[in-house]
Amino acid sequence: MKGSRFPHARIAVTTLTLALSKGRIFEETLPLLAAAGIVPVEDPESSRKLIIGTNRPGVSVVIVRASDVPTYVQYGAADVGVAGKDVLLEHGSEGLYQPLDLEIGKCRMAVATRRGYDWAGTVQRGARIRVATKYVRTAREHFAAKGMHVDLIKLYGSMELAPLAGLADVIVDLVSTGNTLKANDLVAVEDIMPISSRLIVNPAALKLKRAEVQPLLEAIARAVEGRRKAVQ
Ligand code: PRT
Ligand code: MG
Repeated sequence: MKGSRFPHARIAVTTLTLALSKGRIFEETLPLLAAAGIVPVEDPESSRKLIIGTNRPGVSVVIVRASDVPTYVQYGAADVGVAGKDVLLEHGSEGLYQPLDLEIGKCRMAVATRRGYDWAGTVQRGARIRVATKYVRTAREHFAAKGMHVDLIKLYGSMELAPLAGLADVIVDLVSTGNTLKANDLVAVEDIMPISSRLIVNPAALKLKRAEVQPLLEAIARAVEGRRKAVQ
């Protein structure tokens, strides 16, 4: 390590793997990682590589599907990851330590229908409805808490199409600007919960790699706090 340009070069002996998904999570996580002194050396949008190195020896990023991030961290294939609360609710939090709300990837989980659909009347009549969603577990719990009878239809994407094509009466999906709903003549009729992305950590890594993981968590927490203060 003598003469190393990297102050944390001892990390070279312990490897640290971060699991991120491409797109908004990667983009919004970058400044938080930078605050912790970690800068990926490649952009996953332009690189086909699934394992990306960083400026820090021994620290790498694995690029996985958003819904696969908890799985990688749970099994210890990644030590740390960033996942939406939507994804974590579906996956379950077993085997995952969730120390921080990163306050990124903000949106809300909502129930949406075709414009003009009599949602209030449907709820009042206690009619059985068909719900299409990627978020089956969250949707089931939401409607069960309301005492509504629903048939859940699992989809993997483009939920907005389901009410238009006659596959379902309503959808449960994420909404941020509302533009997608609007473009498809749908309206949000109920908010289920606010969503943001969380830092998740493998509990064994937290113990065994504490010297690397703890400073990372602290630096990211400070960055989140700093950003919150800046926008206030
Ligand atoms: O795309 P892929 O199938 O691989 O996975 P993914 O769609 O789960 O991943 P990605 O990268 O699209 O989203 C990652 C995470 O970003 C999600 O798990 C959420 O926690 C968070 N996030 C924040 C969102 C949104 N905002 C969001 N608006 N994820 C998806 N959307 C979609 C939404 O499903 C809808 O189709 O954007 C559309 C609505 O956006 P507006 O702005 O038109 O309302
Ligand atoms: Mg997507």
